[in-house]
Amino acid sequence: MDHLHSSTAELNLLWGSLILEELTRHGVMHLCMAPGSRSTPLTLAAAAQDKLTRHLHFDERGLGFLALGLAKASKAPVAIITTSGTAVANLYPAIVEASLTHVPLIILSGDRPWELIGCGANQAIEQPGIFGGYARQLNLPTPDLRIGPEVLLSALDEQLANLDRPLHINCMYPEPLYPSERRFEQFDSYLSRLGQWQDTQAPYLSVANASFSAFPPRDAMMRFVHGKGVIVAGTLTEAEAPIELITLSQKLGWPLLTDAQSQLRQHPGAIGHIDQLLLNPKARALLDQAERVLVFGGRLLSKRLISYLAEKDWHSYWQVLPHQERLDPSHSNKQLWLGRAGDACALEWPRSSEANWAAQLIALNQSVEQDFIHHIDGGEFGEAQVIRAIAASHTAEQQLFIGNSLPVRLYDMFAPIGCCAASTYTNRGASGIDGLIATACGVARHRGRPTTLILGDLSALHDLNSLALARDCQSPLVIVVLNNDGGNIFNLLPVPTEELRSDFYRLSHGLEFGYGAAMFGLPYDRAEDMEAFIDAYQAALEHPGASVIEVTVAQDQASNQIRRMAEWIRSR
Ligand SMILES: Cc1ncc(C[n+]2csc(CCOP(=O)(O)OP(=O)(O)O)c2C)c(N)n1
Repeated sequence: MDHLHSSTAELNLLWGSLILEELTRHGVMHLCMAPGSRSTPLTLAAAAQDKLTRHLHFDERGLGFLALGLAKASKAPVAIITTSGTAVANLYPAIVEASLTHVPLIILSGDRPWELIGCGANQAIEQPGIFGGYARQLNLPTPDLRIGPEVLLSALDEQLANLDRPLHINCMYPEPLYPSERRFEQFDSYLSRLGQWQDTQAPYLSVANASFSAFPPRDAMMRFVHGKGVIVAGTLTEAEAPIELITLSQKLGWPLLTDAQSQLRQHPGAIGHIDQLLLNPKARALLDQAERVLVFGGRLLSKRLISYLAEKDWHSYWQVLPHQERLDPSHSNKQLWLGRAGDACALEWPRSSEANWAAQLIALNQSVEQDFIHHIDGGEFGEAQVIRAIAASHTAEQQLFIGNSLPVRLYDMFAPIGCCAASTYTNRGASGIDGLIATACGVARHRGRPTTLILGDLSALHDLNSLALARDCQSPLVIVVLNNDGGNIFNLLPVPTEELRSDFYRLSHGLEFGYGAAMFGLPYDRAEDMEAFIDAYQAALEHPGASVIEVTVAQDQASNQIRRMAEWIRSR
């Protein structure tokens, strides 16, 4: 009986080790783990290996978002280990966000064997399929010597190859879970079935890279560019080489209108202030002449840009996306091309017959920038002023994470024109205000580049215990909390009365973040004017770890400024 028990624990561990080894062969570099007993075979396997960087955290919700940030920054799949029960369910928000934005997270959940599900056993819930349509599912059987290691590995490989969204691998482990010692010799003949696999670094089942593209033929391109057109850059990751859109815009002679999430929002060769320009009658009249549109990526932030695209009767509407999906809530009649944005730009595009038809837009974009310099930078201290200062000071080595909902909208509306913007990250798949600190920690941790997170006070409260993750950061991570005492995005919405707005939406709390930072041992500063902010920000960027800067502003400062700027730009 003892022999049987120790074999069970060791076979569990062997399977756990095989799984982790195979993950490394699919490019996984980071492993995010939370404690628990049922995942012990995975935990002990993780502890014994040195190929994967381990990240430990007590809260699975933050852990999921940490993995999301690591995956975004590393552009590689990231694995997560959790125990059974609600631990798995706590990953849900991060899995939803990852699914909608095609980030490959791999969840390894420890589970009880089938005979202990649905019968009142402790910490047992229905785990298979728990993420619904947001994750692919692989349900492993309990480790069994009758199932060869080649079956386990090839089943994993089939799911892991070309993974572009979350995968949930449910791992059922019978007790005992804790082996007395790690003795794999007893499995020598079992493992011999793997042949060469043990001496190589390749997956057991190597699957061809399935990236593909379907782009327009040359004659269709000739017809498409024959007229006045605009290019729109929506959400684009660095992996899609968005900078190539600048070259394309010059080649075609069409203006490039850029969203906050395009990595090109601050590029001087783009029309970054498009959201505000659409308010201006001169710019609007010019833009109304466009009859062709070429959109790269989706999930646009600016409601004005979305309406402009939706309401015009386009002669031709093309969209280029890396995945076959509908990223257009306006359901415009269009042609979808599939592939990486950078690859689409590298096609042999002919110059447009109407090249430079909208050259005046560049001047208008610059004059809006002058208005921002005058009215925002030179005006009262506030949220847009802080965001512009951060965005203006960033170098190409730095990373910027912008939270929902007002911060990212303010960046979209008012970011300055600059030369080299930081890599910009957001969580705009599901646009949650949850997990923003944890995601930014993941982004910061992967390469250890200086990173700034800008987020609202409710978002910061929502994810406060992820400051424990920030505490472990070895590189500068500046967490800028724009504290306007509640959810001030709701100031921009037509809530019927101020009383309803305040009681049911904004939720003022009167809390300060100094105590929160102190609890986690993080340096903290507070700024109520620009001078104090700049000093605090410089110091934080020089600190080799995380720090918190709280910017305190009046509740209606940002919303009033948005309205004033809109009136000004309308009247120009
Ligand atoms: C998890 C989640 N809950 C609720 C919302 C709805 N929501 C959107 S913005 C917002 C308020 C955000 O407030 P804050 O973080 O302080 O930023 P502000 O808008 O004030 O800049 C809320 C509750 C959401 N997007 N995600």
